[in-house]
Amino acid sequence: MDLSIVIPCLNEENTIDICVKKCLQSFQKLNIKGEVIVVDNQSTDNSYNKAKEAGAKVISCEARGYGSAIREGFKEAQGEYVLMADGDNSYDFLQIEDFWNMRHKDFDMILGSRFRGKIEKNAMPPLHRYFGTPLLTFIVNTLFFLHITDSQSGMRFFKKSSLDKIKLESTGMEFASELTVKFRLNGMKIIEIPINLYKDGRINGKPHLKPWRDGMRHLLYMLKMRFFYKKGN
Ligand SMILES: Nc1nc2c(ncn2[C@@H]2O[C@H](COP(=O)(O)OP(=O)(O)O)[C@@H](O)[C@H]2O)c(=O)[nH]1
Ligand SMILES: [Mg+2]
Repeated sequence: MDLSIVIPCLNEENTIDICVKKCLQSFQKLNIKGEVIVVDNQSTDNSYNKAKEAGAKVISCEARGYGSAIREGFKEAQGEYVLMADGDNSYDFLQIEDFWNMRHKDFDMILGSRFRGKIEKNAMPPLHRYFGTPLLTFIVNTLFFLHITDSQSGMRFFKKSSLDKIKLESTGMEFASELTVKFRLNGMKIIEIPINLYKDGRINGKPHLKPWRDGMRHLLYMLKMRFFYKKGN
């Protein structure tokens, strides 16, 4: 298996099938032997069936939360490479090509940076775009001597062998910080490529991210890691 795509999904019935189909389209175009793993947390809408019908392997994750879901997906992944991205059609799964073309370069994680690409109008609330994400990115760069431009990106590409070297434990949205920080503290190489961000395709659902609560969780997590982390954990 070349590539496993892991998509966390909570009530995304309007978009999850579009995302899965774009993944399959990319596999075909790039001649990739791939799998799409949708990790659902007891969605109350029709996400589960939609994802299955579109051709994904769908897992029901008992433990709730964005981080729990992606970690479960990583465990299932059989590919030599792994890509994670959201199921609300805000990231473009046809851009897998840009990650795939980099696969022989020297890296452990390729971070898709929305701030280096194009952010469609209304795709990111102003509070996140001009305050929350730049601030959290500045903090992670300062605490851990990094030079990334989008610490909150949900689209990332990994060598599976690199992912297997670190233990991940976050359950919520702070999982994004955990990934960046643990790769860094274990001496692994993070590179970036530009990606685009679009307005999500939800019709009446709300984002699951709660900016103040999740922002604080990211911040506390980073501080904990900076001062108490022991390598290998
Ligand atoms: N399985 C699962 N997926 C989740 C959970 N919370 C969020 N997601 C998914 O994670 C992705 C990102 O969530 P979203 O609300 O779009 O966050 P935002 O774009 O950062 O505001 C989407 O595909 C969600 O369906 C959860 O608790 N469980
Ligand atoms: Mg979203």
